[in-house]
Amino acid sequence: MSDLAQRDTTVAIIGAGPSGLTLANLLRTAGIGCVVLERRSREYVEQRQRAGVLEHRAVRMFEEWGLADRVLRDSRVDGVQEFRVDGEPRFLPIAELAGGRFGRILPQQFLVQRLIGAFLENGGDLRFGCADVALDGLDTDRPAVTYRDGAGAAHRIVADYVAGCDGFHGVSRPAIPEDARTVYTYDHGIGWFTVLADVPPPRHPTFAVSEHGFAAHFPRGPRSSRFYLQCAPGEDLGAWTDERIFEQLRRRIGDPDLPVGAVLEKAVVDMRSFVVDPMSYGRLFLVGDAAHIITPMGGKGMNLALADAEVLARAVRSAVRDGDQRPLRDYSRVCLDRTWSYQEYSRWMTEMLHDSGDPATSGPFRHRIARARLNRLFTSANAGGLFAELMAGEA
Ligand code: RFL
Repeated sequence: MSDLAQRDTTVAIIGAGPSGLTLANLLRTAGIGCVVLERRSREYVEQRQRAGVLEHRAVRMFEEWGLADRVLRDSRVDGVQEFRVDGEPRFLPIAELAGGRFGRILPQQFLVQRLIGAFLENGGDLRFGCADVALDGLDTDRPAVTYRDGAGAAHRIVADYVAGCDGFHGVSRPAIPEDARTVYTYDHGIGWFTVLADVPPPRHPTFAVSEHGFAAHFPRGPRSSRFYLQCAPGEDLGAWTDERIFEQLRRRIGDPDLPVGAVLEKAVVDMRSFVVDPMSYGRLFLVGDAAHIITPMGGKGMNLALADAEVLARAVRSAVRDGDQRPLRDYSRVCLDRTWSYQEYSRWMTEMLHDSGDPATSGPFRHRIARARLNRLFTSANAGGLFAELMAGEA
């Protein structure tokens, strides 16, 4: 058992994104103390729109931890993935091919809002507007996190463990000495122009492949859609007027009647991958984007973050409740196994769906290989099944 009297809390969690909030809720459910320190305001994190699909594993997790009613309410179920190939629709019944497993559509900001609500209602300690967060003593048995609150007052929290859930640009990962971590990065050489718009969601999440380039159309709430359009890495946003966005979407999706709607947000995302190994150092555990980022292709970034959070919550519970430190020692290996599997899935899809587009971009050989791979999803139950299994996420 940990010597709580000497400490302020069991787990100091840095960051109130999907990973930090999930970890906080699971620990709270397990009766383990934690404090969450977030740099931004509550309003800011509750409005941040990013991911939108919860895989089957995440749904199972919220059900098992008794949070499903609160978190998953009204989330749309979608068991079908549409591929629009040269304007022709083809459907992959993901739930059927994956043995009844399927995800839910739940925009990330709703997930975050609900996790904040559940944690606070349960008496959780969540502090917004924390500036200058810094970590120390990570390789001792009294790690601490310091910060300044909104009024400028300095605070220090001593914990048993520190969870770095502060995303890719956070302070946790750099707190690990450089010689104690190996970093893997990969630039996929592709840009995605991403648009959030007031356009009715598609019937099914749709990937569109054609000589005009890749595009995707995903639901984001009852009236909004997120679109992705393949573009050059680092492409100038100014080159994309609203008129060009919808002209390109109609052409690439092969739907001349796609409605035009207000563009709420646009950005260029360079497709890149990043993994740090190990995901822990002393009593610090990195969770989610702090440890790895993955291209948006395949929709696994948020899901990896939630999976890490559950592995860590279980491991801390074993350490605190049973004095068993092994799951904490295994944390990094367990999470990295899943991370690399999903990186492979995301890379596989990226190649298949981009090389299938304009042969002038991919070259005629890679173009035909990619088309064969795509076609096989519909002609081979095994190929379709593997794709569906990875898309739905593990059991
Ligand atoms: P987050 O969400 O970045 O949260 C980190 C939190 O830490 C705070 N923070 C700090 N707090 C205190 N002190 C500091 N020094 C701090 N520095 C940072 C931040 O304010 C923030 O609140 O990381 P987390 O929790 O690991 O969650 C990861 C997910 O957000 C991310 O993987 C996904 O959004 C990725 N992603 C997608 N994932 C999917 O599963 N499916 C998708 O369809 C999907 N689409 C996307 C995406 C990411 C996108 N962006 C960011 C390029 C679409 C987009 C456009």
